Amino acid sequence: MKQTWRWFGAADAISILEIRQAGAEGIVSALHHIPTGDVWSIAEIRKRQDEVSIKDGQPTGVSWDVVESLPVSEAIKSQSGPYREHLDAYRQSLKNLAECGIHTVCYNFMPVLDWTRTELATRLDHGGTTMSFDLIDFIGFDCFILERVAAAADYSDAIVEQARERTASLPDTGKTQLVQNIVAGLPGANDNWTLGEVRSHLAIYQSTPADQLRSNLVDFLSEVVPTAEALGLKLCCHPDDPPFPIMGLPRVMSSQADYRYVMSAVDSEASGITFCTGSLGVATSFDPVSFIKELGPRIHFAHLRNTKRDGPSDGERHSFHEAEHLNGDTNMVATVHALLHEQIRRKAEGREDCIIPMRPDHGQALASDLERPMMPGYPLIGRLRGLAELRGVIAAFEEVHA
Ligand code: DNO
Repeated sequence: MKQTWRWFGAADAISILEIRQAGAEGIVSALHHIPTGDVWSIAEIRKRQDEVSIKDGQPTGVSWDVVESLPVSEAIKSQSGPYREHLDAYRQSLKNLAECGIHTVCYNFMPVLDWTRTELATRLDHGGTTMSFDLIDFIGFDCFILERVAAAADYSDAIVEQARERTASLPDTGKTQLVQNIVAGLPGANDNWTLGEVRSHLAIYQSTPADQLRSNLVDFLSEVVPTAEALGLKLCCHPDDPPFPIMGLPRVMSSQADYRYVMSAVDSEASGITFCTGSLGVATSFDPVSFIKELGPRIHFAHLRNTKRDGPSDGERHSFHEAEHLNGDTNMVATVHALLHEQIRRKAEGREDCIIPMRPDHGQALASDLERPMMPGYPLIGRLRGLAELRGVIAAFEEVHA
């Protein structure tokens, strides 16, 4: 696997040289400053490539390998407003990326909100911090702060009651913090919504059943995959995070069955998967090895991260925190083994893409991470630890297979 690292550009407090010291071999990045729906120009792409590859006139030794993400606009997801214009812009951005030599493009199809957490710095026993999703806090936000109409009907009465008590006991500062954590837009998220904007965006999807959103996703792919095929690009869809419906919004990429459906509806290698174990692994039904056995040929990018379900659940909705990379509900060693096996299978098949790019994804904030600015989830030491542990597992398997 190619060991990559997400870098947010000049706004990122971590430098490319620190990333090299962490042992990363490639960079994952995006042009977050370009509004969703606009074209990524060749000039802007080249500028980021230079920021990645050259420092003080010297080569850094890494290049921009994977785009995460080329965001899909709400207009495209909901097939409204400037839908057609945004599709044209998306295709043009793909052309420009290919022109600049970047061939792997991640995106997601979560309406309104990208990844969602209720707490960005939950204290761990050893003093470090991690991000977490507390279902009671989230339901409290949904029912009693956002006051979404009929929200309570989505949950069991008992848990809504607990959420009512929890929210009532929160001081105003606690409520503001919770809103901030949930809707203010985490790094890499599509947009920065205010509470009012969230309400109006939710309204757009009020009468959109999951089947409709799924068919909009298939339509989007039918529009852009021929372009990607012609350019030799690989698109890869990131799963819903967390992998269950939130705020009454439909979610359609939460499980192996969801991926099976979309991968067969648009059956092209150019339409693939970002295999994010941290997102999919929150579901009790997630089986990484079975997923890779069935859909491995379509995995173009892997996020190797672990989570642990740790609090109250309500049906398939769970509380969880981001665990150490080798120590959560997902068997990471078995996952890495299955991915390495997929690479060997590709090699035997003569495929050119037999090295899958992966990144350690998020990390816990550890040691000096706690003393320097960082994007939530994207500290230096915590990710360095995660990457080092994953690298150890990979090296061990490679030794045995050799
Ligand atoms: C969080 C990320 C997501 C991801 C997008 C992909 O850290 O994994 O923001 O980049 O969902 O489109």
